[in-house]
Amino acid sequence: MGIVNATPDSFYAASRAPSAEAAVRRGLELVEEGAQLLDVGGESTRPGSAPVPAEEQMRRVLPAIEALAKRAGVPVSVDTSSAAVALRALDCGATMLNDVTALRGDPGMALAARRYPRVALMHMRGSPGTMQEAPRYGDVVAELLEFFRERLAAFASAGGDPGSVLLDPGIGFGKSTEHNLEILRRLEQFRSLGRPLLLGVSRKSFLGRLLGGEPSPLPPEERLEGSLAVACRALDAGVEWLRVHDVRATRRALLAYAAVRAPVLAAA
Ligand code: HH2
Repeated sequence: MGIVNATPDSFYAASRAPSAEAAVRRGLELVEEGAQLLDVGGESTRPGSAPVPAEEQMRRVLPAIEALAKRAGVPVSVDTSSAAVALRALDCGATMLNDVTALRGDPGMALAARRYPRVALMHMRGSPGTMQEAPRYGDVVAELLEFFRERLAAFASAGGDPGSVLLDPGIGFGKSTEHNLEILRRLEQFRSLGRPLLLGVSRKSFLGRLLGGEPSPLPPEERLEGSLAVACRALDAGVEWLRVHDVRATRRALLAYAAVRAPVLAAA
């Protein structure tokens, strides 16, 4: 899944496409690099960010979604927590909804989500504005599993099809470095939910802290290698979808990793 940030302020500056033309160009480039799905968002959800009004999100994403749905040759997803944006994106050709609030951010979202063939539900503790203020869990994986069971049941009772859902543990959304690492070490446990998994680790700040340490974590520009290593770990755990900024590099890393891993699997 290639990331198209139709925003002026996403945390990775090189991913920002501040006009519809730039977003379409970026999306087509990512498909050229091998993306099988494009995720178009008009609201940064980086730690400390403020919500973007629905009208502004629509202005940013709808022209890009419409053009990419016609020209990209791959499905287009909309990254939003707003039901109004989700409904308009559907009319523009989006076939997947990616909601970082897992349908909790807008009371109209479950109804909008019902109309999508695919819906990604992500775990987030709190909201982007405050989520990184000392997040605490008992057993982080157990709490996420419980959250996903509840969200799947809530979607079903709102008339949604749990069979359309992908689940995403939400790396970096209300989690410390240690929480993120614990989730990544135990990814296999999410298989018990019986749904495809989506994972976004691309250039996220825990990689900067892990590789640069405090007080000088590596900036997003220097987090590619860490992202690729974790992508390989995700492949091992059978994660179906990776949400990435660097499609070509990720694809090459995964192809090489899968090639050397295959004989091990065959022997097992
Ligand atoms: N991460 C970001 C945004 N949306 N959606 C899902 N399902 N999973 C994620 O991990 C995820 C997401 C943050 O990355 P990015 O879009 O590059 O940054 P920003 O929110 O600053 O635009």
